[in-house]
Amino acid sequence: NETEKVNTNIITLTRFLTEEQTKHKEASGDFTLLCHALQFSFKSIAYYIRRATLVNLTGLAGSSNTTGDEQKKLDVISNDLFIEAMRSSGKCALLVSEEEENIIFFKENAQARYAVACDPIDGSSNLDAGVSVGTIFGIHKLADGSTGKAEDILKPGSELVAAGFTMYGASAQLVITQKGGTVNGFTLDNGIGEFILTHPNMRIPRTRQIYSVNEGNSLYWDDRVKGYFESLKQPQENGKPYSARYIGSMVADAYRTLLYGGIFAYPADKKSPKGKLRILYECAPMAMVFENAGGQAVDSNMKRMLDVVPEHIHDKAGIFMGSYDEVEKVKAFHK
Ligand code: AHM
Ligand code: MG
Repeated sequence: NETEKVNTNIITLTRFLTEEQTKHKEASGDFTLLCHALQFSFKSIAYYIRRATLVNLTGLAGSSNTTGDEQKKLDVISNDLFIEAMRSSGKCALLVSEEEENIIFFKENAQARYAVACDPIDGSSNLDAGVSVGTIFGIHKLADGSTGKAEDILKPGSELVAAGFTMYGASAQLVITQKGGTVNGFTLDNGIGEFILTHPNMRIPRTRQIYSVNEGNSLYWDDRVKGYFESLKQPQENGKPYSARYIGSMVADAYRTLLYGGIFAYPADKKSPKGKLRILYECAPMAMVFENAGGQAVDSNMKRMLDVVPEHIHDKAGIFMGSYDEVEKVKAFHK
């Protein structure tokens, strides 16, 4: 007659954030409140994605986003949810979203000290097939005295105070890291509606023979990129070539890479000379997560991704990120 063992000492994201806040005596609690608003938007988006197939929310909403991609209803909903969460938090002065052409300034949040960049639903081409998508976010602090201007967000990733993403897969997985801190992963328990700390202090394996890239673009790659990926298909020290894994949802490909190790890349190429992924809300937040987990992230010039400064809010970069030693191999091919 076994009684179910229930762990009554679970660490929720709310508890985690509160405990983190008490570690910083000077903390005002604003960052914690901002994170609560973020967490609410992730829970809502997770809910709507799950509901989408049931109530037939998917399909074209009849508008396209700033980059001309087809925009699905869920993109619109998630974007609106995210914007409202940031506005109502009172702690966000300005917001950059992949779905918005211009910076949104929340004039009503006059005391707010944070600037946020987000991709509300990354990998949306996968939505109709029920394949994992994700929300990516990066948080900057306003310069002293600033009430919010473009320069407060057009900063290199090295200045991010926090960044992370939520992947909406079999369960929703939230990964968050703060400047100079560890990387922590939380799983949404749908029963109690809380993100639970399930992956404390995530560390990416130092090496792993897995690569993740849209190889259909190899026609457009330069010789160094071609040479690098070709080398992975040759027998390695263990006699075996690398395995390929590509979902086409960066958050999902990156999350797997973070857990298992290996490399994810979306290189700049002849078709997209500046790469495809956006610096502010795709590349930089991911680079911060990977570095803080012991990995690396560089652009197509082999420059540290966190040092890349965008000129415009939607600027793109090529990216290679993953296990420390795997990124070293990419660099070696570019010397
Ligand atoms: P999106 O923000 O419009 O969804 O585009 C970004 C996505 C990434 O999730 C993914 O890595 C990439 O586009 C896939 O692109 P491709 O289909 O060219 O391989
Ligand atoms: Mg995207």
